[in-house]
Amino acid sequence: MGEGKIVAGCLAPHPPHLVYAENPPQNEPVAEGGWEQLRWGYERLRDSLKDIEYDAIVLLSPHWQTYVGTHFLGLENFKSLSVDPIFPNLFRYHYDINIDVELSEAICNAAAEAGLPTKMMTNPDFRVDYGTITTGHMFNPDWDKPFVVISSNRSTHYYSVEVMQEMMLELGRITRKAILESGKRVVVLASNSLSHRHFTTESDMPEDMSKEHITSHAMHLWDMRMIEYMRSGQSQRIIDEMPEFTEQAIAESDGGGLTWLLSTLGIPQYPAILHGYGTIIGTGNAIVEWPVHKHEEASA
Ligand code: 2X7
Ligand code: FE2
Repeated sequence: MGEGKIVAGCLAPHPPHLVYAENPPQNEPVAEGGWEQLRWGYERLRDSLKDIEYDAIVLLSPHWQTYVGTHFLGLENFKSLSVDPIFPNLFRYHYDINIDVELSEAICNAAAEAGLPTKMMTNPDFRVDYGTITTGHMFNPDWDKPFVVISSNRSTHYYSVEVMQEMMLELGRITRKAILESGKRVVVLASNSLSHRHFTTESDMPEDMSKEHITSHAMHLWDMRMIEYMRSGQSQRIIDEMPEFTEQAIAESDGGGLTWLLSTLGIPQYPAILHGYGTIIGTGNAIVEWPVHKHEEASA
């Protein structure tokens, strides 16, 4: 078919606190606000893309963890209650998510042909992870676009960051090719935090922003370094420093999403737009857009 296009790629983190603080009707707990810097960041991201037409959202979540290969949601619709196992006090969300099964199968089959172990998830009772749901909600609260949801093959933990990178660079190249061949216009999202050192206790009122800060100066320095590479178009340096970053910042890039995103975007050399940065229970989170729609050559 051909003529497909990636219109934007985004780093779109998923701490459930963001949905909790927004108080949407789908979520049971009720909050008094909080984490506004990041929620305003998501507003800016949504605003930046509001005039861009696209058919589907392709997302990789580090909380759908599969140890044998990469899995893809494979039914037209999944509907259930998603509960964060660590923060059930913040996130009990009634979701209803539509899947672009055709595009999911195209990426899954292309990955299998390239030798990557893959599987389509076709169990109707499967519960979609909270990372997918939180990023999905914050990126598009109307839920009016179908998704391709890709699992995180835990190769960092099974093998090493280097093995993870090889696999995610390959999966990214395959994802890109399959999208361009699909004839569809697509947004790609990596759903992960940057530095990921949590506080080990929660304050009495989770949304008490007087208690919120980064866990250490070292984590802050790593986050700023990665954001500076993004803002100055140095994606290759992010890939090159991924092993040190992932290990020293205990970064959620261990799930492969950031490497996969940069590879899907063709290792972009143009500046990304930082829409927001903030900490959540001590972890570092950046909302970043690679505005491919402004760089037509990306679809060539
Ligand atoms: O999944 C998360 C996360 N990545 C960061 C902070 C807090 C909760 O959940
Ligand atoms: Fe997470």
